[in-house]
This record gives sequence, C-alpha cells and structure tokens, in this order.
Amino acid sequence: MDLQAKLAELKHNGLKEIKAAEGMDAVKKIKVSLLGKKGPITNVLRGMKDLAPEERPQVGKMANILRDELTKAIDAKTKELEAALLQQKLASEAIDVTLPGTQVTEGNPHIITQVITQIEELFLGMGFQVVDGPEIEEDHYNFEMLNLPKDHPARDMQDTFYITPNILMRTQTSPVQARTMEKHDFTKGPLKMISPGKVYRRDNDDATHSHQFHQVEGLVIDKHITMADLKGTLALVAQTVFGAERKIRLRPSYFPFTEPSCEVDVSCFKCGGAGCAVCKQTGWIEVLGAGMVHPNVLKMAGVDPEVYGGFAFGLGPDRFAMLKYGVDDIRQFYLNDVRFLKQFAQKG
Ligand code: 2NL
Repeated sequence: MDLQAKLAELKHNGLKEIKAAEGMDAVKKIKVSLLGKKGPITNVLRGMKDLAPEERPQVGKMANILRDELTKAIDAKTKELEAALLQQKLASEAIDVTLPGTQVTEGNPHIITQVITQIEELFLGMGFQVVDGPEIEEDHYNFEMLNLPKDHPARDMQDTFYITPNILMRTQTSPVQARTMEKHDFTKGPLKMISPGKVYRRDNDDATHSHQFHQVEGLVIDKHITMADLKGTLALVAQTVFGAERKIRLRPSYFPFTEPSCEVDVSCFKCGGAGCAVCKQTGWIEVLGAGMVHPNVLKMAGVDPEVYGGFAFGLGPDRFAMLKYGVDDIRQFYLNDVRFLKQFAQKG
C-alpha cells in the first residue's frame, strides 16, 4: 500500500475511533495512540527518509494535515464530552425550588419578657428612662439607702441570699433606683425611671413562691409631685396590662422606703368588678405596692427633701403574667418547658 492510501486509511480509522470514544479516558488514550511518539503519524514522518526526495514534501504536507484533522477531531470530542459531563452534573445537582423547605422551629419571647416589654414601652412613651443594674449588690444600695438600717425589723421580711456580710443577691430592683438617684443632676430636670429585672429571695419554692422572680420598680422625683401623679401613672399601668376599662384603688399600707405607702388594687379583668373566682368575689385584685418616697431615702441619695419629693412603686411581672394568663404555678416560668412557653407565642 502506498503512503497516501495508508494516510487515508489512518484518517478513516482515526476519525471512527474518536467518534466512538465513550469517555474522557478513552479520548486521552486515542490521542496518545494516534498522535503520540509511537503513533502511526510519527511513524510515517519518520519513514520519510526512505522516500524519494520529490515525494517528501507532498507526504509531509499530507501527514501534517492529517495530524491537524485528528487533533481537531479529538478537541471537538473532548469539548463534547465536557459539555455532556457538565449537563450531567447540573442535572444531578439541580435544586427543586418547588420542594417544601426544612421547618425551622421559631422561638418566642418569654411571657415574663412580654409583660416587662409592654410596661417598658408604656413608660418610654411617657419619657421615663429604663435602667439596668447589677443583680449582685452591696448591702448599702439594697437596704441601707432604702431606709432599712442593719437593725431594722423590716429586714426580717426579706430573707436574703448573702454572698458575704456586705454582698448579696438583690431582693428588689430599688438599688438600681438608689444608684441612679445618687448620680442624677436635679438642676437638669426631674428623674423619671423604671428598673425592670430579676430579683432573689431565700424562699422555698412552691406554687406561689420562687427564689427568683422579677420586679419592675418605678421612681419619679421632681418638685411638686403628688399622690395624684402616682395614681394616674399606676392607672395607666393597670389599663395597659389588664385592659382599657380597668380602674384602680389605693389602700393604706407600710413600706420602709415610702411614706405614705399604699397597696394598689385593679378592678377585676375577669368579671369587671361584679365578683368572681379570680377576684375572690371582691371585684378587686391586689397588683402592686407604692407610695411617696420617704424623706430619709431622698436624704441618703443626696436629694433635699425640703425641695424635692416623688413617688415610687414596685410590681411583679410574674404575678401580672399569672393573673393575666391564668397560670397557677409560678415555677412554670422557670422550668423552660417549651410546651408551656410556646402557648404565649404572638402570632404574625
Ligand atoms: C412592694 C412594692 C415598692 C418601692 C417599691 C422604692 C424605691 C425607691 C424609693 C422608694 Cl428608690 N420606693 N420602691 C416603693 C414602694 C413599693 O414595691 O410590694 N415592695 C415590697
């Protein structure tokens, strides 16, 4: 067979082989076998020395053309296979956006947090500041500055977690108010604040007692503050939490840090005041304690009781939440049982 016929056959078979190749590896093998150093084209080019000199350019040209043709065919096949592989990959990795998503469990604010937030928003709207403070307190701020000296019998009313003789877990959030009052510059204007937070008592836990619970205390100090300011403010608290129709009434009481002091009842949100099981047939529910700031408390914070006066109150968000949502055991708030907590998820 002459060389030209051999080259034609090489072309025919080579193209056929390339066309039939079934994968990248096969193409690579074919490339080596056809175009490599030991391949037939190299062989032809090597055999040129045996040809007559006039034949050489012609055969050389044909061999080069054939090599280019086969190279092109291999490149085209490679591209074709790559495209097919990419299609395969895209198909296998495709995301079906119509499939339902994985359900993510959503949390909700704790019911106590919800009550506190509601009260905070009311007071922020009236220009009060919301102030935080330490839960581990000094005896001085927790008791002394609130008119409860070391030998005061009222200290027995509050069994306290002591850390050292002078450091304790705060039993109320009033120390935050004492700290703020002490720092306040009254030449710049009145002090209007609330201090929400967690407080601690040495108590045995039962349905109505918890060694940890919450308090929101409020304090206003200015010239010419009266008990009418107190009553108006607390009526808004009662109406915000228990409903716009609520009324409040004040009964005389005693706290060491206020004088006069009072306990505050809200008209029953269940029966509207007619008498039912919730209000024990009285029409009223006790919800907080309050009073006019004791002159000793003002003095100890460096405020002149001859010029300034104010009102203060303390309320329990735990008690508010129990009343409002009919929770009969305060311990529910601290068990973190999701089945309990998620009942209070706000919809939307
Ligand atoms: C309650 C109700 C109350 C206060 C807290 C207070 C704070 C300062 C000055 C005066 Cl800095 N008073 N707080 C006042 C009255 C009641 O809490 O049942 N407490 C045992």
